[in-house]
Amino acid sequence: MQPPTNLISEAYSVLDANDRSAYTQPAAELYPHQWLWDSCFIAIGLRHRDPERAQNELLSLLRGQWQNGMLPNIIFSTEDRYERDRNLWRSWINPNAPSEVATTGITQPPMLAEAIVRVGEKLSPSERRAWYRKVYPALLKYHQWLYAERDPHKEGLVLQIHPWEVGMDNTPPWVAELHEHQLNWWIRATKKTHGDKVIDLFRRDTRRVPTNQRYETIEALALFDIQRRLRRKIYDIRRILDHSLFAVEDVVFNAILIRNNAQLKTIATAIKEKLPDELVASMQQTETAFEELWDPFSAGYFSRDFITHKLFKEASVGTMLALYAGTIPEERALSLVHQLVDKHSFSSAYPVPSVPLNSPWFRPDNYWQGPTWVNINWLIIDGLVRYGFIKEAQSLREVTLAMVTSYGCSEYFDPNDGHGLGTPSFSWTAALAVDLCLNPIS
Ligand code: 2M8
Repeated sequence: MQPPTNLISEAYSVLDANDRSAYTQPAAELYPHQWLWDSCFIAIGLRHRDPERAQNELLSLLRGQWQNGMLPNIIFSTEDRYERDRNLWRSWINPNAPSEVATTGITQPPMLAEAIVRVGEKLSPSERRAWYRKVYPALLKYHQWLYAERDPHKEGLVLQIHPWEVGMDNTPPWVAELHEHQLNWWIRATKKTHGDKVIDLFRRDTRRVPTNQRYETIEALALFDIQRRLRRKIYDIRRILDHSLFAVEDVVFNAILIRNNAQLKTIATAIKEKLPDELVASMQQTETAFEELWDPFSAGYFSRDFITHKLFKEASVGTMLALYAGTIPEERALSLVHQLVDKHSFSSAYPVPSVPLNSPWFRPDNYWQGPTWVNINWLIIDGLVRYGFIKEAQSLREVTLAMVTSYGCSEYFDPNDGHGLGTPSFSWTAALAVDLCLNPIS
């Protein structure tokens, strides 16, 4: 397939329009702040045209790093009109938060090491070493924080305390859990009295994106309620876990951690730094513990409850991210690939749907409950290539590029007919389309 040059120039104009000089916003209006994994994907695309801007995109994430090592999922814009967003989180109530910028008190999938390495590939060997040296201390501190705070029982898997930490906000396994255990009495009352219809009128997101393409108001209320409870505990993980709030060892987050641990090792080796023994042991343990998320009956990987270890068996594309981890046994990888090419499961006309077609949760237009996302496809393609499933990787790359070429740089896409959904001119779609275009698989 010829690289569609129009697509590349369209994608770059999206990234330029979303450029806020210190960082690239995911999309105008709907997402005006800097998001952690968005900036990682954005840098992976930007590196092809402007490695310096790609480096700055990642360095600007470090402005938000907390003293304990946490990288927040959002660094808020300093514009006056976003005071409400900053105040909702009030990161400054925690002594670890940075004083110069306002952030959230939670993180997002740890894609930073991957992005650092990908940007490094575009630099000369000496520039690359200098680049790695510059970011290594902060990156190391982040991975150490993940284990110190998020693996309190030393089980090898790190836990998440809010669906926003996983970045797939209304994915069925989390939403099912939310409905089962996390709806407060007042949210239930709102649901019963149809008060959600009134609240709909005040939602900022549904003023920009059709309501059916975003999460339900009841779910939005539950997400904000968890956020409020985390704030009450001043984002202190010991206080949060003492009160047994929502804690999940998420399959997507941990798969991404495994691969990014490997990329952290790549960086350390290149600059002759020795990773601390304790961290190396934890990294190894994650690879082993990840296999506990495998369910032999449904032949898939699932998130689990941090306390009870019960697997959340609602099917989602999360299971495919195990390919990106790159450490699962070959026969399990093969069985995931069978589902990937199964017409009743993940093989829609424009794959990969975020929920399989045969799931009762599947809704082709609803956010993380069916639509196809380009970042997820990018991660799956990368995993397929490393496992040697070249034909499958090539075909997924082609259909992804065809979809973005026909329907633009939308936030997500209908997996049946490919049309764009969510906000238009979405940065990671643009950036990763560029990367897929310029990286043919051979
Ligand atoms: C979405 O998440 C934000 C909250 O963080 C939202 O729903 O408003 C998710 O798709 C997430 O993965 C993404 O990083 C963020 C910005 O693009 O938007």
